[in-house]
Amino acid sequence: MRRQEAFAVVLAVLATVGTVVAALWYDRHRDAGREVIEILAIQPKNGNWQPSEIRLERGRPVRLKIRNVETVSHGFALPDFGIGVAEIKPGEVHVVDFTPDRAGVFPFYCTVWCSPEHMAMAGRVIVTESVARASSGR
Ligand SMILES: [Cu+2]
Repeated sequence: MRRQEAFAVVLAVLATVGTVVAALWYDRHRDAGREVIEILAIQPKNGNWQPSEIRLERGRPVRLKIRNVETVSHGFALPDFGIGVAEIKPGEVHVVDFTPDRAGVFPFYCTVWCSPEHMAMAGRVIVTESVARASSGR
């Protein structure tokens, strides 16, 4: 009986550790080839988007992980690239994949009335020409 219990404990530990390792591996595998940027959705009085300025390279695939760390809902819009997440509930993470095809400065903002300062909940994406393209152009 004791031996069986010990065996059961070992199995339970292996199953737990295995699941965590598999999840981490899958997460890394899935992100492969993309630059991953985590953005925290925070209302202005608590600090606003973090980061509120995101630097990307034109032509380089990116994955945005937008995490709402507050107790109110937020939204996310980056209209110049046709990106909109209608609602990110408290604690949720939304994943957005895209490849910026233009250089420039593009605003992003919250789309849910989260607080009196909601209209100020904004940031910007700065897309630059990639280093490789710039140096191979001459
Ligand atoms: Cu808002």
